[in-house]
Amino acid sequence: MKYLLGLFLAFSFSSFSYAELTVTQGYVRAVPPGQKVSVAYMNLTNNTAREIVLSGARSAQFMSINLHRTANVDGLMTMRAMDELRIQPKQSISLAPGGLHWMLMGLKGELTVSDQVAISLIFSDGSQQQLQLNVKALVD
Ligand SMILES: [Cu+2]
Repeated sequence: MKYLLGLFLAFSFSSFSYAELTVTQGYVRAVPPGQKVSVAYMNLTNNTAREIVLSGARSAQFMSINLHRTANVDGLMTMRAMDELRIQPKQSISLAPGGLHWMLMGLKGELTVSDQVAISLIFSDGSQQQLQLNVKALVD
C-alpha cells in the first residue's frame, strides 16, 4: 500500500510538466570512489508554444547542482555558471560533453555504473519535473 501511494504521488507530481518538456538520453557520469563531483547530460525539448525557463535542479544525492557552460576561451577550456536556461517553443537543447551540463557537487555516497540518480528540474515558476537518470561510465 505504501508502495502504491508513493507511485501515485510520483505520477501526479510530474504530470503537470511531463508533456511540455521532454527529457531524453539523460545520464549521470560515474565517478571513482572519493570523487565528489560529477556531471549530468540530457536532451531537452520544449513541446509547447511558449518559452520554458529552467532555473536549476536539485537531488537528494548531491549538495548542489549548477548549470554550467563549457567554453573555449583563447584555447583554454573554462566553465561558466548560468542562472537559467531558456528553451524556445519547439526548440531542443542538448546538454553534452564539451558544452552545457549540470554540475553535480557534493556527492553523498557513491555513483556506480547502473545506479540511478533522482534529479528534479526546477522551472522559473517554481514547478518541478522529476527525472530518474542512469549512471554511466564515460570517457572524454
Ligand atoms: Cu561544470
